[in-house]
Amino acid sequence: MNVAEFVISVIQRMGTDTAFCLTGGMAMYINRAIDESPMQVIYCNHEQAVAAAADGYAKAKNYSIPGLAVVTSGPGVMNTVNSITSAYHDSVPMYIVAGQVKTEDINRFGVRSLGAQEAPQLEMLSLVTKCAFRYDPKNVTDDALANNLAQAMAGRKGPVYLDIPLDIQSQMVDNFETRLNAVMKRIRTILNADVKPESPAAQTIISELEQAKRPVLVIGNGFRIAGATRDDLRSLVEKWEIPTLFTWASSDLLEYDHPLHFGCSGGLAPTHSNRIIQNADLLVFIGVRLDLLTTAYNPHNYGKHAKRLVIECDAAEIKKNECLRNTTFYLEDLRSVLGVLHKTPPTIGKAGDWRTECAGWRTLDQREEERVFSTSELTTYQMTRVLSNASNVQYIVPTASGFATECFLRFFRPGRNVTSAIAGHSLGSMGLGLPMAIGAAAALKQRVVCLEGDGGLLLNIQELFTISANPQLALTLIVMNNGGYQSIMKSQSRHFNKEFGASINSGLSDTNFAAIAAMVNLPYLKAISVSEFEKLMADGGAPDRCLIELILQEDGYRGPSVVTKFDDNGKPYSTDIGDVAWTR
Ligand SMILES: Cc1ncc(C[n+]2csc(CCOP(=O)(O)OP(=O)(O)O)c2C)c(N)n1
Ligand SMILES: [Mg+2]
Repeated sequence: MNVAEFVISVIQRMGTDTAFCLTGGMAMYINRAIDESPMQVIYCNHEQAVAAAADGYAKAKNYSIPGLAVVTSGPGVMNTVNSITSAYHDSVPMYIVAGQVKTEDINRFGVRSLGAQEAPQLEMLSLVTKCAFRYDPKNVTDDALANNLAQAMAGRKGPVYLDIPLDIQSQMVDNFETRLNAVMKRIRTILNADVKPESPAAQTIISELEQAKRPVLVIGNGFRIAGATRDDLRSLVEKWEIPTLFTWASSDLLEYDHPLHFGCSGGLAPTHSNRIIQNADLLVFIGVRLDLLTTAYNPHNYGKHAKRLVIECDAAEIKKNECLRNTTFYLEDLRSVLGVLHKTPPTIGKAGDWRTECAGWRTLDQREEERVFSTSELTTYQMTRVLSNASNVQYIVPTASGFATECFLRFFRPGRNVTSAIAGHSLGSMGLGLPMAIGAAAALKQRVVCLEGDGGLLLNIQELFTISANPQLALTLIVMNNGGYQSIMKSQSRHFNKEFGASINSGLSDTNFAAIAAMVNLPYLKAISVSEFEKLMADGGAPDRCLIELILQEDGYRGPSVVTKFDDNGKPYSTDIGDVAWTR
């Protein structure tokens, strides 16, 4: 057994059962190691997709099993950078195992290029990974290897990059099994080290909940990433019976119809959710990093009348918000916090009046939303409603950028146990939806629905050939055709009253999605009205593997949001998120 097989065996023992790969000479022994391992191997057609698929895989495994991307040196690694950055931002555990030129060819002279297909991959990747290292057993002990690989799953999770020079990949490993067992033992020790039997955060939460009159729980995606389950959340929420708010990335953790699900507050949000956050007297944030989109670029204002308790596992995220008034931060592992919270008796019934008041705001808001957006035209709002109601859709990968996606994320109403795994919550890159959905379909071995923009799809359109080569992937690709880059058109016309590089009128192609589907032998279906789309999403409608083109009508309205006003002296100010109302 050689070094390449050693590394792949460790990753396989972490639970990873699939590798995503694009082959190359400088990774030839790693390529053979995955081919000969019991893992399923999916060969993508671009390294950006290889890394994005590994991200989609880990998300589909609830961030509890790392994804695996295998690429070659130089150009192979360089092509992964965008996807790895996205995974780093989203705290996705994954390994990127790359080839590297042989040791004697590695650039040590400071010339621009020495080895054939060599790049400063380690240096570049170290900025967007939790750990980046070159593996040569001569320089990296087994303990150090275990420490480095454990980083993907320890603390705030994230990608780990390693490359192995070609001459090292093929070196024999003595005592293979014994060393493998020792590495695994060390990794497990590291991963359990942070769980403590006590939790100062949990103690404070319990005593503050006893006193609060208008308490609110705010759950972020950090809750899921930390390994907490939907059942964990349900038991907390139902035990405390307090209104619960979410972020776009976490709102699927509880079904939208649950009486204690009060939506996602933030910059583009239901009016009732923002009213709740601005009227609360206690806010318990769990796994929410208070990013600028969530706080509407104003963390000071966000929940300003409440005592804020923030549970976070990343010290830098705490430092970022240290200046917030009335806010206490706890740097704790969520598993310790939940361990204590689950053992405490319920505090039911204390916030009854507040709950009723919040429910009243929600009813009025929902009624208004339905009145304003109801139409038989296939708007993005109506597309979202159909997908929310489709009982045969359990797992959706919405692309991370674009106008149509924004509407989906704003209005999606997840059913029980339905997952919406955004293809990059933070980076917002075009084109990652399709490869991430491929990763999810490979992980779940069940139907995955991918929502891509007509613009974004073209960035990784070659991945349709990956679907073609893997008939086992049950992937329904929905292309939201709104005539090009709607988000760009809207902002260009707002700022410049013209359009460039945004549609067929200004430099883009008129894309024939039927011809594209035919090229890869995917059934092609099309909907131009709500009822047509409803039929496709009903049982017995569209087959699992197909491309559905939706011709979307856009009026550009996303519901009420913060607006800029001017005071008596002509000075501009933004309306408070809590005061946003349904007036156009
Ligand atoms: C990799 C990348 N390049 C450029 C952008 C800037 N950008 C944001 S949205 C967008 C247009 C997206 O078009 P489409 O996918 O059709 O979505 P739509 O806005 O039409 O709903 C562009 C170019 C980006 N987010 N990511
Ligand atoms: Mg578009």
